[in-house]
Parts: sequence; C-alpha cells; structure tokens
Amino acid sequence: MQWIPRFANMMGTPNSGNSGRAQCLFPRANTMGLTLGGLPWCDYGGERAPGVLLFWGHNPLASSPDGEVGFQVRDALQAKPKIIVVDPRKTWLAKQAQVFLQLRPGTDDALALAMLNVIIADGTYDKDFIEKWTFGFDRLAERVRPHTPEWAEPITWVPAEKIRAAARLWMQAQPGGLEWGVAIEHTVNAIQTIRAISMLPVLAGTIDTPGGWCFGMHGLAALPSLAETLPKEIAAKCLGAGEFRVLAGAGSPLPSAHMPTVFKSMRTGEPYWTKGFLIFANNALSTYAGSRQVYESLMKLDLLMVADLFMTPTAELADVVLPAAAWPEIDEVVGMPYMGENVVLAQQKCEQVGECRQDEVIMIELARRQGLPHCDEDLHDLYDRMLAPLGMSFKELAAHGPVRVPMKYRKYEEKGFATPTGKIEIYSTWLEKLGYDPLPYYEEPPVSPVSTPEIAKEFPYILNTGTRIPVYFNSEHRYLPALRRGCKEPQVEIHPDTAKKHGIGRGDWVRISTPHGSIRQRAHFNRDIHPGLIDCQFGWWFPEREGWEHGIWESNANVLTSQAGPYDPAMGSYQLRALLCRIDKA
Ligand SMILES: Nc1nc2c(c(=O)[nH]1)N[C@H]1C(S)=C(S)[C@@H](COP(=O)(O)OP(=O)(O)OC[C@H]3O[C@@H](n4cnc5c(=O)[nH]c(N)nc54)[C@H](O)[C@@H]3O)O[C@H]1N2
Ligand SMILES: Nc1nc2c(c(=O)[nH]1)N[C@H]1C(S)=C(S)[C@@H](COP(=O)(O)OP(=O)(O)OC[C@H]3O[C@@H](n4cnc5c(=O)[nH]c(N)nc54)[C@H](O)[C@@H]3O)O[C@H]1N2
Ligand SMILES: [Mo]
Repeated sequence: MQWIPRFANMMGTPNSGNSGRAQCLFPRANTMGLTLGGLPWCDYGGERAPGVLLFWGHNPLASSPDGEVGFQVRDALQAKPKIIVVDPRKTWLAKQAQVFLQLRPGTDDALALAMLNVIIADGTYDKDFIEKWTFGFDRLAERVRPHTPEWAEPITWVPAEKIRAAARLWMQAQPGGLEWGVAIEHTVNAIQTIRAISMLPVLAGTIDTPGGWCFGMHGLAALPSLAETLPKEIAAKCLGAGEFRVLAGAGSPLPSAHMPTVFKSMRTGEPYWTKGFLIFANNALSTYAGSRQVYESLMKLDLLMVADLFMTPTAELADVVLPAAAWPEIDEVVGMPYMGENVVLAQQKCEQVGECRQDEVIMIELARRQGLPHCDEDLHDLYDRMLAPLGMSFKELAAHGPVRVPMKYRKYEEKGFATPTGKIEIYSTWLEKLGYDPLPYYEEPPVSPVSTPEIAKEFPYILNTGTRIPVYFNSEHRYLPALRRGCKEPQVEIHPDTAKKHGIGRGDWVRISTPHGSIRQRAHFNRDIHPGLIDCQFGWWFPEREGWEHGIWESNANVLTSQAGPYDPAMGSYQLRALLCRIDKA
C-alpha cells in the first residue's frame, strides 16, 4: 500500500489509489487522525482485559486478516467480557451477545447518535476526562438532544429500550474496546458515522487506558512517500482531491486520488485524459463498484498493465501482464506504521519461478529503465529504515522473531492528542476548516424505502454485498481447489420466508436485480437474517471458464452497484451496502 503512492510520485503522476482506499480502513484511519490524532485498537493482551467489546458492522472471527485480530478476539472472549453486537445479521458473535442490535442496514449513524443521547442524558460520561481532554462536548450534547432512542427506533428498526440497554451496558462494563468494520465505510455517510460511533469510547474516557481503546506503539516508520518530489502544479491535478479533501488531504496517512473520478477521466477526458493505468494486485473488474463502468474505462486506455499472481479477468484485458512473486517468495516488511503495533516480516522461503518478480522490484525496475530519480534504491536498505524505531535491522529482526513493542498507556498525558487543539476533537475544527460539518449527523442512505419509495416499490428488499466468508479473500482463491470445496458457487443469503414468497427453494439459482444490473447466485437459507434483507457474496468469477471474461458478468456483485455517486462529501466513498434490490427464481 505504501509502495504504490511512492511509485506514483516517482513517476510524476498525482493519481494513485485502490478499490479500498475510500471504502476500507482509511475512512476510519483518516477520520480518527482528524479527531483523535491516530487510529486506536482494542487493548488485547494488555494489563487488563476489556470488560466489554462492542462489535459494530464487523465480524472479525470470519474476516480476521484485515487487522490480524481474529485470534486476539477469540482469546479475549475467554475472559467473558460483555458483548454488544450491531449487525443486520445474527452472527455467531451476536448469539453470544448480552445486547444484539439488529439494525436496518445503513442506519448506523442514527443508532450511534441515539446511544450518545442516552449516555449524555444519563450523565454517566467521564466528566473529568471530557473537561480536560476533549474539545466541543457541549455542542455534541446539543446536536444529539433530539436524537432520542424513540426518534431512532422507526429509522433503525431497533426497539428504543434495546438502544438504551446497549448504551448503559457499554458505560457500566468499561473499560471497553470498539471493534468496528468495513460495513460502516461502504456508505455515503461514512465519515460522520465513524465520528458518531467513535464518540462512545471517548465519552467512556477509556481512550489509551488498560483494557480500553488504545493507540499503537508504532514500531514501524513510514516508507518515505516522495510526495515532496512531485511538482506542485502536477500535485494540484490529483483527480477528486479538490472535492474529497479528507481522502486526498494533508491529514491522511496515505492520500489518494478519487478512483471513480479517475475512471471517468479514462472514459470522458474530463477534466483531462487518463491514458495509462498500471495495476498492482487489484482485480478492478470485480472489486470496484460498477463493473460495466470499469470495463468501459479500461477499454479506452492506450496502456493497461497488470501485475498479478493469476490471470484474472482484469489481467486478461491488459496490454502487458507482469507476473508478481507471491509472499513466500519474497522478503518484505509488512505493517501499518500509522495504526497497529505489530510488525510482521515476510522472509523468502521459496524460489521465485519463471519470470516472476516482487512488486517492489517491478516498480524499481520500471523507474530505473525510465531513468527516474530514486530508482537506485536497495530494498533491504529501505526495510532497515522502516525498522529503525525498533532499533533492529531486517536481518536482526528475522533472527530474533516476533516483536511486540512494550505498551505505554495514556501517551496523551505527555504530548496531548495530535489534533489542532491538542485535545480529542468532538467538535472537529479540522473538518470545519475543510468546509465539512464539524459534528456528526444522520443521513438516510441514498436509495432506501424512506429516501426513494418509488424505487423501493420495484426493488423492495435491502441489499448488502460482500459480507466476508472464511474461504475466500475478496475476488481471490476461487482457483484453489481446496478452498473452492468450501464454497463451490456464489451464494446469496435469504430468509426462508422471503424465499418462499418468490417460490425459491434452498439451493435454487436466484436472480438478484438492482436499477444497475442483475446477476445470479444460489439461495442459501438463513433464519438469522432480517426477512427484508438480501445479502449476496462479492468477488465472484469462474477461473475454470473459457474466454477472457471467466464469467465476470454472471455473479459479480459489482454488476449491481454503481460508481456514479453520490459519494461521502469528505472521503468520496460510494454505496456498497444498504442498496435496494428485487429477487426472482432464475
Ligand atoms: N476470509 C476473509 N477475510 C477477509 C476478507 C475476505 O474476503 N475473506 N476481506 C478482507 C477485507 S478487504 C476487509 S475490508 C475485511 C472486512 O471485514 P469486516 O469488517 O468484518 O466486514 P464484513 O464481513 O464485510 O461485514 C461485517 C458485518 O457487517 C454486517 N453489516 C452489513 N451491513 C451492515 C450495516 O449497514 N450496518 C452494520 N452495523 N453492519 C452491517 C454484516 O452482516 C457482517 O456480519 O475483511 C478482510 N478479511
Ligand atoms: N460489492 C463490493 N465491492 C467491494 C467490497 C464489498 O464488500 N462489496 N469490498 C471492498 C474492499 S473493503 C476492498 S479492500 C476491495 C478489495 O479489492 P482488491 O484489492 O481488488 O481485492 P482482491 O480480490 O483481494 O484482489 C487482489 C488481486 O491481487 C492479486 N494478488 C495477491 N497477492 C498479490 C501480490 O503479492 N502481488 C500482486 N501483484 N498481486 C497479488 C490477487 O490475485 C487478486 O487478483 O474491494 C472492495 N469492493
Ligand atoms: Mo477491505
């Protein structure tokens, strides 16, 4: 992730990004950077076990790899913390929970505001901490005053009493950790939803305390991005940067172009033509919203290069395919210097086969052959620089084994919070300066039974795409027979009563349609899903099929989505959850 913007800066283009940057982790990272001066994690294995864990739109027991937290969560459950789950599906974790809030998808902002209302009305928040270490509490109190649980009930489908119970349990059982996931970032009100939810640990006052919600120890230095080498007039041409100022802005750990704006520039030449596209490790036809829009965009290019491990449909379209080396074949420093605290090394254990090269080496070689500056770097020198905060070289760390940087709590007491006021910005002066609402608010999803009742007549079900399953990683692994056995064909989760209404039996092919397109997946019955909700898998293509398309149009969830907007005003995120659909027997 750090190499891509570095390589772009080296090449002299302001436009780099990926299908997750505005949809995955960075909405949380950037927003918490603005609000708290960093992105906290739950304090597992610390001085004290969390008394309560709040799982919000996140199912780490299935999706573990994102933050390496699956096993930590499993272990933390041994200490029997109280559990609160916010999810439209009754997951395994939800079944263990003291309070399960089965909300209408896409109404997380309303639910969070109502929980804040309860805590502030009860007066149970940590008054000393709020007084000393936060900015703008009174204005938040004023903002959430009308947002009572009774106000939220018809919006969220969650009974007011359950909202009260969740808010009270959260406060009573502190210290607590917030485990939040990607579901809240797949909406156009991502930033404000994230801000609202993050206020729950802030009001509890357990930020950076044992068993609470803590900042990492940052054992890793950032790979220098070379952003300063990009001429100012070029940097100013970054697509979407003017509009989505938290995505591309100075406060974000990895500033990014707005990818839908980049694809549009490929198709239309507005505001200028993007003529070449270099892809490393991304299956664009499958994982960006609006697969047809992506296809049209890629077909207009003069040059498409794809570096991948497999011949994906996206790679099939490329003028040049560069075979990448896989993780057992390379040395690499893996970690998120801005966020977590674990430092992971990949150490080469297999021989590189055929023409494959490590991605970083491909980038360095491309730079070298163009005679670009900074192209004579040695990979291991760079790794050593990244590891400098640990006081170890790559070699030394490899010999030593895993390292956990010793935890220090309440780091803010020394240096304050890394925000403009030095405090937690409940009221964000930074967002205000950028021209956005400094306080969280509720916004109905762009299509919903409430905001577009006329569309809901034809498309009566709420559609979620992409809930993670253990056997696949996004669009990967359908080509691995051992994993394919775990889920042979695409599956859509439906409540059996809903299926019955449409004459759909268990395992039947179901046609799922939205205003943007339709696909088919097999009916998978689940009584634990709300009957008004349809939940389809994403990432499907069929490597075994003949032809370049490998069935990319048949069952791919992003045929159902669109990248045309609306977008989160600050982050540029588009809607991948809380859509509307219709189902028929196929
Ligand atoms: N095995 C495996 N692991 C993975 C991945 C994979 O594909 N497979 N993908 C990786 C990636 S890129 C990511 S980003 C992470 C994501 O991992 P998670 O953050 O755990 O995200 P999801 O599994 O997509 O969704 C989590 C839960 O959110 C619920 N949900 C859906 N809509 C809403 C909503 O509107 N509100 C709320 N509150 N909940 C909702 C879903 O029902 C689901 O139970 O996983 C990573 N890990
Ligand atoms: N509808 C819908 N769309 C979504 C989501 C959703 O939930 N629903 N989730 C979104 C999210 S959170 C994310 S993060 C994105 C993910 O989007 P992508 O990043 O496109 O996800 P992957 O399918 O994991 O694709 C990675 C590609 O990299 C290749 N690869 C793996 N390892 C290497 C390597 O070391 N080097 C190289 N060069 N290639 C490698 C794989 O073979 C694969 O083709 O999708 C987003 N799109
Ligand atoms: Mo992601």
